[in-house]
Amino acid sequence: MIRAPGINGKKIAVFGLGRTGLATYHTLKENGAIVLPWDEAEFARETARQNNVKLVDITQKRVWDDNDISQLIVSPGIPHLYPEPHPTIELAMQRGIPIDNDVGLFFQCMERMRAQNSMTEYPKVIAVTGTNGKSTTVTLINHILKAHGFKSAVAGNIGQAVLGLPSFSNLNHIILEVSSYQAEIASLLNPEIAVFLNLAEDHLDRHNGVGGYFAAKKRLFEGHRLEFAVVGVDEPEGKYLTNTLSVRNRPVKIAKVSNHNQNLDKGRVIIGSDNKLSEYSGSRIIDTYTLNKNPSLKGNHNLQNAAASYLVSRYLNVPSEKIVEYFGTFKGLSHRSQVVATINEVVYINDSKATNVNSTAHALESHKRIHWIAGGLIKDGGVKTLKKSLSNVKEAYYFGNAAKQFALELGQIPHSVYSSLPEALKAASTKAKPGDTILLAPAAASFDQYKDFEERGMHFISEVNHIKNNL
Ligand code: UMA
Ligand code: ADP
Repeated sequence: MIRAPGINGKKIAVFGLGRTGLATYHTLKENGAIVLPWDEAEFARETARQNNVKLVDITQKRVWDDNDISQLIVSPGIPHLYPEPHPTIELAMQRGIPIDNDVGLFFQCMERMRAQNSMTEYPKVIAVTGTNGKSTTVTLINHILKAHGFKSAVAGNIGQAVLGLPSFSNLNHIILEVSSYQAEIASLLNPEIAVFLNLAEDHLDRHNGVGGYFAAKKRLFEGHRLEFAVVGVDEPEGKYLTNTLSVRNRPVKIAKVSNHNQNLDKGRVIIGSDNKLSEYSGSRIIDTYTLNKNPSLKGNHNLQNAAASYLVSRYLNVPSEKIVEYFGTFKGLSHRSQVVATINEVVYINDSKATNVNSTAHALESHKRIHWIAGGLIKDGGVKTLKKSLSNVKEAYYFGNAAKQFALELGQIPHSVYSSLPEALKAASTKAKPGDTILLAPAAASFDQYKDFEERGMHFISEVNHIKNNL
């Protein structure tokens, strides 16, 4: 059980009963709170009932009038402010009831445990944010720390709600993936180490634009426990963040990560490019590490993740040569640059998690002679900016809801339009020649035809296997 001091006897509403809500519900219950849990989807309510959850419909105004609710804990998928506040969140706001989420509750619990001297040692929290690369980076850090004998666990946006971890007391480190949705609302973000990888357009509707999106992410660096900050400086936002951190009242060590050999003449910098990490101190190069050709770390974008993981692991005293050795045994995650098969000398790659333009651009720059499969539910801003990343694409195959918009915005390369992913894949596999790559990197969300990016990736894999088995 996870100890959560200070909530015994309190009435707390929990809205949303997916991974976050169920873990929050059980933690609150086990620590003596009176919980009012609800989800608007019947499917989620049924799952909750099967988990012995007694539901209360907090979307009803009278529930708020009749109960002295002290707090509302919301799931990240429920809009808090933008595009407009969910009506149930408004019910709480009108009554001045504080709104928080599982991540805020987690950090509050850690502080209260410290105040009560509940544990002899506390796990260090490494919080990772950025538009792309979060899951890869938290997994890579965890891989290195575990390989080196530490007890660590990943949690957060990667799919394991932090309050669902079995216990904190036996861990040296918690590596927390924090999405902008989670960062925006958490009442407290207080990691010892914070990582900001990069910033590109995504989720803009939920943050009222890119300014709100960045404001949410930089909250990771505002807590008083921050000792070490790792910041990707390839966008102006990262540069600005390091500047503001350097004048903080409480000193914090800062290290920068970049993919370009730009004019970064101050402090500690790691440049990741061409399968190498080069460590600079000021303008002086102090070390260079060549990575083994691990397909799970292919491409400059993955060198950004490797550089950030290197810096965090070094800070935790893992020797450099060990980190490089552990890079070699990293297996990578499914649906991110995942090599699925090689059929007739054509490589099939599943990058279903490339749901935005920036991650897709990196995928298109990491391979040659590409037959590119893309499409789905297009995001704000469209896909026009991919025009400058198409030089490695031989032909494109657009499918799904936005196929025609892809064709309109990126019509300068040979392309065709399909209604479904299997049709697009079939066409690509017919055209591809030995030495070519067939790449699923959709540049769009999956929700027009799939539950999530994982279901879309699994469908791609099963269709590739179908092609392989029918040769
Ligand atoms: N719900 C309502 N009313 C609403 C909206 C949602 O009742 O208006 C209910 C839904 O019916 C659902 C529940 O809220 O049953 C949970 O919603 P949720 O979408 O927040 O789902 P969780 O299962 O709790 O998953 C969340 C994160 N989901 C989102 O941020 C959308 C998961 O990130 C995360 O892994 C998990 O918490 C554990 O921390 C997923 C994600 O897509 C992977 N994240 C986005 C991304 O990576 O781009 C930010
Ligand atoms: P996140 O958890 O931030 O969504 P993932 O590690 O799951 O990140 O990767 C999401 C997508 O972004 C994948 O398509 C992956 O290939 C790509 N990607 C991974 N790291 C980076 C990076 N540092 N910059 C840009 N794209 C990246």
